[in-house]
Amino acid sequence: MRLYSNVNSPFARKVLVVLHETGQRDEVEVVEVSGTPLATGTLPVALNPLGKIPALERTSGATLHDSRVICRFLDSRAPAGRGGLYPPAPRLWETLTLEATGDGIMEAAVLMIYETRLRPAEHVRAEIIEAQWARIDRTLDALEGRWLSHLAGPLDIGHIAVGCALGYLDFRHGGRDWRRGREGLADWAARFSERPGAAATRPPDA
Ligand SMILES: N[C@@H](CCC(=O)N[C@@H](CS)C(=O)NCC(=O)O)C(=O)O
Repeated sequence: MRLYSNVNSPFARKVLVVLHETGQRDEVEVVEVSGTPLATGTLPVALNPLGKIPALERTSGATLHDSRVICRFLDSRAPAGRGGLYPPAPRLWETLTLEATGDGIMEAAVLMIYETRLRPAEHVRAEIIEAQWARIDRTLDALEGRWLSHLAGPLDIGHIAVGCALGYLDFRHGGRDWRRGREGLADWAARFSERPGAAATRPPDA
């Protein structure tokens, strides 16, 4: 299988962490691509017409996107004893909501970068950037206030999404100091980053 990916992408990192955690890293060739909504570059548009990564080209069957689908597929084919990132209901609903929460932080954080990179300086709107950060700030408060007990449980796809989202905040928005007033989440992030799958996939400058 081929994973179209980029070292800076938190969504691609989610998939790579799942590959490591489920013992399948050697089954996938990682193809490094890049591009933006303005210039698709080497993004695999023929395989994912949305022009986004990650995309997983399989040996048979449709190319899978997005990261949520790919992660669930990989967990479903994990070797015995290595999967289980999707617990049975009712915990599943919490797990999937936590994954959506981590993904939502990533989306907002990526949009903040696009706002400055894709527009000429005179058209950049600071209030859009701050509105995205306000969304992230609220969500971090919810993680600190309501989700630490779930995060203290067994590793699931929600943990991986949140871990990759927080890693991306350090990588791209380090100056915002997301840890301030969120000691529980900061401690959890430190422990997550020590997992071999997280350590092996750290963003380049983080
Ligand atoms: N919901 C998607 C989001 C993927 C996404 O936004 N990927 C970014 C890279 S971080 C991308 O491909 N950007 C290129 C573009 O939007 O043209 C997922 O979970 O995979």
